[in-house]
Amino acid sequence: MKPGEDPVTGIPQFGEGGRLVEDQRFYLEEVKLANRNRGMPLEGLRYDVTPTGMHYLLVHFDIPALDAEAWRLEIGGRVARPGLLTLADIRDLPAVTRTVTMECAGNGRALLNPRYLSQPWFAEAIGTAQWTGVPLHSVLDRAGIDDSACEVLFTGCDRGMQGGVLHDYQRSLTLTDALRDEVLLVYAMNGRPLEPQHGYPLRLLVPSWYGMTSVKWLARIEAIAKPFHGYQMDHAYRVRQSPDEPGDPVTRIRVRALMVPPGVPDWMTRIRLLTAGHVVIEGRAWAGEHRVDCVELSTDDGHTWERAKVEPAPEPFCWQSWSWPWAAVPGRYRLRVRATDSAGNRQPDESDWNYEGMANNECQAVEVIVT
Ligand SMILES: Nc1nc2c(c(=O)[nH]1)N[C@H]1C(S)=C(S)[C@@H](COP(=O)(O)O)O[C@H]1N2
Ligand SMILES: [Mo]
Repeated sequence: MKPGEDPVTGIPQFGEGGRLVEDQRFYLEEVKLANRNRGMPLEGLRYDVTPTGMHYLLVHFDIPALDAEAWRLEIGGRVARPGLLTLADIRDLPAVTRTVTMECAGNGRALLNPRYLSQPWFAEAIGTAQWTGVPLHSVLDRAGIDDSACEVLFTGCDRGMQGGVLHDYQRSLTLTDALRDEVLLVYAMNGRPLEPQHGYPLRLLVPSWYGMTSVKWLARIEAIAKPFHGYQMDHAYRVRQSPDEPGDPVTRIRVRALMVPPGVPDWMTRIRLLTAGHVVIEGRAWAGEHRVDCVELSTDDGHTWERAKVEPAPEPFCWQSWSWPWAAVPGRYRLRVRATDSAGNRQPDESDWNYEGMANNECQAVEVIVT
């Protein structure tokens, strides 16, 4: 048996103990994943709220086709009143809408060398949506959480094999994190019922955390007495140098700024073509649980930096607009942008490499030719 092969089925398991790639070319498996899991084209940074069809997408297994009439949400585990909720039961609770920026923890992975064979994101695994639903605590409070509970476990209706382990998609949160006011069970995105690929009929939304925590297609919510050790907690989403070490769990979104690529693109290389003169370089920046304090631009590949104007966040957990006026003179440039958050964290010029390519928030570079 070759390493990285499932002993029962013989299916090669890229992932844990799987494959690191040093090649600049992409594998068939990566291209297929990229075709399923779209990114937000970066010109989408122009919208305050990302149109639903432009929001990034990440689906590990298959998109379940669920019938909302037949669907039930099971509430169980260490609760006084376990039970089944219909979508109507959830819609009957007082609704809230929040505009939240969500990002995949693998965003930036494809910039690493060597890179982990997985969804090959560059910088486009991002989107901001208006999510409508009910605070998770309102559902948990009604169920009556037992004192013995320490975590809340969320199970999706999707199932598949990853790293040789066949499992339902599951993630947990500590009780403290689960009860935070901003954590929602959402049934609508941008004013319409969730689309199938975004978790219809109901998903979890955990603002400020990387996307893997916001479990889609919820089937079950359980209060549990011991920390959960499923695949998506202990084997995936770890910051580590090798698959042999446990590493640290991936949690909150790190600070990042992205610019709308200026000018017009060359179709294949995406190099930008710009006419000399005054241009406004603009984009968005976000920082998970923090605010963005400062955004800086460089036209000389990070040797010197100038400060952009940053707008306040319209809401907590929502990206902020920034802009920077540039008197562009003819030449070839590598524009870079970086942000610093209110806790003093600044994006690195180059990534801090880790095995799974998690949370790589190295600053964006855009090639521009000014004529
Ligand atoms: N049930 C389930 N929930 C899931 C996933 C999944 O594959 N299955 N993917 C997660 C990941 S890794 C991310 S980044 C977000 C993506 O949400 P979106 O596709 O709505 O943008 O959903 C998360 N929730
Ligand atoms: Mo993700």
